[in-house]
Amino acid sequence: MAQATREMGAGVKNGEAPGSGEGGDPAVADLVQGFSAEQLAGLLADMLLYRRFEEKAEEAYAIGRIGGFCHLHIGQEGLAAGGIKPLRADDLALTAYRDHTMAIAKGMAPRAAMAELYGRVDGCSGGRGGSMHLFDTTVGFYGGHGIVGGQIPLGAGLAWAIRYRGGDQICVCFMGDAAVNQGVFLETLNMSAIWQLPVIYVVENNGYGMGTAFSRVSVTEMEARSGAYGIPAHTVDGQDVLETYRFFEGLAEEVRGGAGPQFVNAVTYRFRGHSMSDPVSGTYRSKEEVETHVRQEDPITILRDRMMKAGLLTQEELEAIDAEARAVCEDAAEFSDASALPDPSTLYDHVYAEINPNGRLFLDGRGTPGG
Ligand SMILES: Cc1ncc(C[n+]2csc(CCOP(=O)(O)OP(=O)(O)O)c2C)c(N)n1
Repeated sequence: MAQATREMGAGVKNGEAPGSGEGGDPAVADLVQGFSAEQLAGLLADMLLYRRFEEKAEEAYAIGRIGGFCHLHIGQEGLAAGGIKPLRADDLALTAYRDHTMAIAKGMAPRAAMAELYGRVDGCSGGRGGSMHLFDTTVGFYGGHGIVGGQIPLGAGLAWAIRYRGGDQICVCFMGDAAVNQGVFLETLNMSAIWQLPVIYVVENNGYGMGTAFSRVSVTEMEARSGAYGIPAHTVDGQDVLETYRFFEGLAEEVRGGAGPQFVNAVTYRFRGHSMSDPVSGTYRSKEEVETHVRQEDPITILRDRMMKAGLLTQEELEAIDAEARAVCEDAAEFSDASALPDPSTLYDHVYAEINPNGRLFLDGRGTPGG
């Protein structure tokens, strides 16, 4: 599907494509139509930042600065940029444990994200959550969840809270393909449909759950998963950030306007191993398969090439954007190195909820839905 969309686009007839720079290829100009040069450069910069952040995390992990679990999103950045950037700042998003780029896309500072990976006090969760539990309600990012499918009912809960408080935000809840076989997925879709909640469930369909190909253990017609609940299903090419961005921009407004819950099958591919403890391909997929995807379906390369062919990006501009991304990530790593470890005397802080003066739990007033 991914490939078909890109080929179709490249064959589009020549036209007066706005945004095409001098000397640009008109067929490619059609593919960037609707985006200003600034928007395109912004999306490229976003994805390069995510890529460099994760490469830095990978490096820090290898030298023991980061411990515990660490799952990289490399290869799937088109979904962080295309799925989250079209949202409003006060919309809510949450995902599973492959969460670094998602948190940054929603507005978390790279320093706060990296310091959390390092387990330091300046991390977004005070160093207590680590890689899988990035969380910052002030930017509308509700985790970072290590239990497969654990975030799915929370997504419905957030959407319900939006409705209850009379807000017009939406909630976007990401998950991996293997999560759709968790029982909680079915219950949540059912309730979301009954209550017509303002929520979009997005499967980042990278074809694998750890070392198991999804096709070995399940039917692969992902769109059928939501049909039983009357929830509309959509498929999008997650490697094409522009298609993804346009798609989510439109769908978010439909849901905001009362269209009810939606289900999105976002086709993508994971370029690294399941986590830092795995080799890139392992025994469950061939080196050739991985290399082919990396060569043909890198979301950054696809956008870069289109912009260059459309005459909207020079090699020098690309290098400048990349240098900036690298500098931000270098700074985040240095900041994290200098940040302190949590004091052992605070070990039991935040274990139990505190009762507010009004006698109710949980309501801390910091960016909670509708607040
Ligand atoms: C309830 C539960 N069962 C098993 C695990 C172990 N586990 C961690 S990741 C994973 C695979 C999930 O794959 P998928 O949802 O497709 O996400 P991806 O890793 O591809 O992003 C499993 C089984 C877990 N964390 N939680």
